Amino acid sequence: MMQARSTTDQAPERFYQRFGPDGRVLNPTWPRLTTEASLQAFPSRPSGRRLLLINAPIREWSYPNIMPIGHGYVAAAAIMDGHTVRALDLNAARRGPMQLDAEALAAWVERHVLDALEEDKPDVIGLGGIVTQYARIKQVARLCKSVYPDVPIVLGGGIASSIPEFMVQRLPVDVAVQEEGEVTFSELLHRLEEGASLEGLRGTVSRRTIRPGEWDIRNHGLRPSVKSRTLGLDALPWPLRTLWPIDGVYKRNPVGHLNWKTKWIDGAPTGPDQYSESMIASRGCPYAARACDYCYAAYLGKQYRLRSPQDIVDEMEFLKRRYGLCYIHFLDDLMMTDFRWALEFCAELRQRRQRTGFAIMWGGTCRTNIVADDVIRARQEGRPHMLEQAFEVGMRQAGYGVESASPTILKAIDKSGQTVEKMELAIRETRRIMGYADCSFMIGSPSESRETVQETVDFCRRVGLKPEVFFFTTAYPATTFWALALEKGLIAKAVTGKPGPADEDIIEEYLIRLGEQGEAIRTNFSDLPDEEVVDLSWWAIQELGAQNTVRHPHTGDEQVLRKSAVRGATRADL
Ligand code: B12
Repeated sequence: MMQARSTTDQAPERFYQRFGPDGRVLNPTWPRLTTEASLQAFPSRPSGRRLLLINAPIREWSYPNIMPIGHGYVAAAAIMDGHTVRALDLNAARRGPMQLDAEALAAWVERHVLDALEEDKPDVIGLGGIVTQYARIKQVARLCKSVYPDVPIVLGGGIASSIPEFMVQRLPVDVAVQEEGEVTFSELLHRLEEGASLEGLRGTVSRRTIRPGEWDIRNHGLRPSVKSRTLGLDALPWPLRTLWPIDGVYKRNPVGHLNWKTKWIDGAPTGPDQYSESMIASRGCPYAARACDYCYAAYLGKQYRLRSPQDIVDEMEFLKRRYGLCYIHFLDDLMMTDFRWALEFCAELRQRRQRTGFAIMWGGTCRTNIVADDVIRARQEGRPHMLEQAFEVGMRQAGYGVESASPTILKAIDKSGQTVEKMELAIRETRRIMGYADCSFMIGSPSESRETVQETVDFCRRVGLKPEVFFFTTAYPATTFWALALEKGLIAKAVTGKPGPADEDIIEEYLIRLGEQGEAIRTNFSDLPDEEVVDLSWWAIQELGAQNTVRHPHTGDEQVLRKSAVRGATRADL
């Protein structure tokens, strides 16, 4: 079995060997893959694996605007270990909104996957995405197994981490990588290359063949998360964006601040040379220990960890120079969390502007209580608060998952720390500084009523807020609401129309029917009839002029979960 090497100045042979058993990097100065120029330090090895990463389509009605950054990270780790990596990005390959019906979309996917398999002849296949891509990922995995039954398929992303045993049981995949994948995937590829057993491989759930055609599921436990800043995250590579069509597709299709107006129509480009790209500054959520009941904030690990502002600004500066960007969107669950870190980040951007002239617009997620607390703190300390400082160094979009302005609902969804008073202060300040606050709400949570929706509408009117979107509260695996939905029989109700217990077949059918949480009610946790929840959400959207008017059921629309139209998959495909 391969031993971890000591902190000599020579980097160990494999990326995962750079990290101790506690997720701390053994020597933060070892060179890593960042810019394209740094690629030459990591030549491929003859015995390296030939890895094909496949990104399934998502949100097919919109221009693809976010590269699969998770794939980019694990690809970079694989390249650092001397493997060769090809990327088949079906989401980018569609270039724009797709008008194909179910059958045609399935055929389109099949053609692209079979062509890539033929051309690349991979000896490892990597799939990854979010749980709403279940139907499509299943189709892709089946196609891969139909061509190369012995080539191992590794599943990663939120879909893998949420219910890994179920995924390895139901999907034709061999290994599920849980949570952040860079270190785990590096060790997994080493074992696959050596033909070694996967026993004890932390961060994975795998199939163990007992005899031909018969296998059981082995959960090897979670891997400790990579530590914060120079202790860990700063030693990770930057996503290997060169394998994805950033120049041709992703930078051209707006995200965040740039698609505030078109996001829920089709996300079309808003103007020439308005180039944008996405990145992340943190992993996890500081509230993950007591996560909001609807949110799967632990998909990258439970602990909240941040990169160093210097490392983030280095990546921002490189991206602006390389792709001619005017805007960078942070995909963090919660970016502006630790006010000290936020002020340090703003200081780093100020110093970088003085030193190199670097400046760019950017946007990211905030939390109303954290922003409000710093507004009050800054007044006492006589300094500009974190959003004022952030705006001064380019922040133009602040995203808030507000969810509701009813104290009853905020309690019912466990949105701890967020009070109506702090919401009002944070949103008023955000609108004063940035002109708007990008807020999303949800309807259909436990205790929802006409009165609680009225409270939200009254609040938005009072603070002059035009919500981005009203979603329907939806149960996703690995969230508190998933357990509640199972308990209340809502998963079965979403599939059969009748509340009841949900076995694996029903759960799979529920996952296959997932999609936009604003397009259909799937798990109505309130005592209101579904139709009334639709009425209320439509009334709120109309009253407040929310953005998501196109993809939202109207009053009187029949509430039917689109069975056969789901993601183009035919019955045979699933
Ligand atoms: C980008 C994003 C999207 C993009 C998807 C883009 C894409 N490329 O596919 C868009 C905007 C389309 C989207 C839509 C939705 N999203 Co979204 N989205 C995100 C977001 C913001 C960032 C995800 C990301 O890139 N993370 C950063 C990277 C580094 O993490 P990662 O991809 O998971 O990769 C790491 C590991 O998972 C692993 N890994 C990943 N892939 C692979 C592959 C292999 C082979 C291996 C080994 C490892 C591996 O290693 C990577 C590095 O550590 C997250 C989180 C958030 N802030 O809200 C939500 C999030 C993923 N989305 C979520 C949801 C609910 C939705 C929607 C349903 C919401 C809605 N509007 O209805 C829709 C679904 C739309 C649909 N039609 O299906 C939930 C998912 C819940 C769940 N249980 O999975 C999240 C987690 C938000 C939350 N906290 O609840 N989303």
